[in-house]
Amino acid sequence: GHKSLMIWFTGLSGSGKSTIANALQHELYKKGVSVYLLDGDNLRHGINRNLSFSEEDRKENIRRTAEIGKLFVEAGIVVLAALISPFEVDRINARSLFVPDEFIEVYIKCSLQECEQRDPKGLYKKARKGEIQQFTGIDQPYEEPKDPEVIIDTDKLSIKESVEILSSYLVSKVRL
Ligand code: GGZ
Repeated sequence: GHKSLMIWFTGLSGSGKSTIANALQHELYKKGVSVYLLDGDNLRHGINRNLSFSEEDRKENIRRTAEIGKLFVEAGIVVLAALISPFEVDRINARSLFVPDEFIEVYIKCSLQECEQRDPKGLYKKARKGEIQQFTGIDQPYEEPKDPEVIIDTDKLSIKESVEILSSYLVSKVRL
């Protein structure tokens, strides 16, 4: 069988994390890979529904998701986790649960300007009006990953191109 892994997507709201992770999930599924997607926004309706967007609660959100992901990886599954995960320390802690070649950090890079223009759920608009607080990029920081395994620049790349880059990375690095 294939190697099990954690593929951790980080990036601003609206950068394309969920969309790209979803498309990659389908690509891998077609190849016969056992794959499971942990999406921050979905988890916040269930296991993480008691968590807010404060720094402390984001830390806990990321900790729980990484621990759940570790269980899936132990069960032999390729896990895709798509969370803003804005703080470097929390991403480092997530990584530390895995052996070095089991954790792949993918930075879905997109300018705040472009994310704000896309604004698929109207959240940036609400944040600008002060109707939502602690919004990443507006009144909370996003710390860029210092040394991610992959950077996908969605200011420039389409979803299709992004998935192709990731797929070929996974084939060359981990023969997935
Ligand atoms: C950031 C927020 C906020 C605030 C609601 N800040 O793009 P989306 O809408 O669909 O997904 C975002 C999601 C972020 O949850 P995560 O679990 O990924 O965040 S973190 O890793 O930082 O814990 C966004 C929506 O929730 N959302 N309020 N204030 N995003």
